[in-house]
Amino acid sequence: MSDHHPLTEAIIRGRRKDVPTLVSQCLEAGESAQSIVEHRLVPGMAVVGERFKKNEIFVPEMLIAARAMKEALKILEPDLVAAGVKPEFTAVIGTVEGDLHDIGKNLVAMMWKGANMEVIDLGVNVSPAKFAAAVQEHRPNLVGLSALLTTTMPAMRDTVQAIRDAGVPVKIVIGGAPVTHTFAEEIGADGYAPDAASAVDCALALLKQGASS
Ligand code: B1M
Repeated sequence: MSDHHPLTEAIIRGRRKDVPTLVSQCLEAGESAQSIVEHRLVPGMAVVGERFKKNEIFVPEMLIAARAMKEALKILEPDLVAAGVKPEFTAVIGTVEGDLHDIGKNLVAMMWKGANMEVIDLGVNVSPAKFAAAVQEHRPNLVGLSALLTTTMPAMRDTVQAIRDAGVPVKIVIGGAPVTHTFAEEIGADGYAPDAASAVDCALALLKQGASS
């Protein structure tokens, strides 16, 4: 018998079809969408990552777990995104070049929408030039960069540089499992957030700073 919550277990096993019922059960039991993400879904992906590291599972299993997680997030998105009237700020977000991981980035995008921002999501594997072009086109207040691979962290550095070279005054927040506060400082990003909830606090603090300076 597994010690995991049934929803966590469904994520680990990639049982996408079971996900809607299990998510509904959690909501009916009074759990908030954010708590479901933090306590049921993210721990499932952590187990998947550990098993992958130990060669107990391989990329196809990781992929089906990710699909199950996305199914859950699709259901929870309306609850995670509060109905803001007119967005106060605009943000551009994406996963950097060479990196295809998008679950964390999608969560941050949802949370930023929930904090009343208009979010332009460039997707995954976004080149520095594409980020720079998007910044020039949309003139956002904020840019979010996500990277999940140590091998794509250099692309983050190149992207920060390309955005700065574009000459648009914008705050840059970075995040993702291998990224640290020190790395953010090293590459000249304005902020680092370890998770999606802190990405909201970090963004709002930077934007308020920007507004008063
Ligand atoms: Co990949 N993968 N993967 N993978 N994968 C990891 C990241 C890994 C840690 C697994 C492991 O070895 N334990 C490892 C990276 C090792 C490293 O570089 N240090 C790894 C590897 C090696 C790979 C491949 C190279 C495998 C291969 O092909 N041999 C390959 C690379 C492909 C590529 O990108 N070019 C690969 C592929 C894949 C899949 C496609 C199969 C799939 C991704 C599907 C998808 O995203 N659509 C996948 C998955 C699912 C994972 C794990 C298991 C889960 C990632 C995830 O979604 N976590 C992951 C192991 C792990 O993380 N435990 C792993 C849940 C998500 C909510 O967390 O994304 O960390 P996370 O986001 C968090 C924070 O990081 C933060 O907030 C989020 C929520 O709180 N955050 C930000 C993220 N972005 C932020 C931005 C911010 C602020 C905060 O501001 C803008």
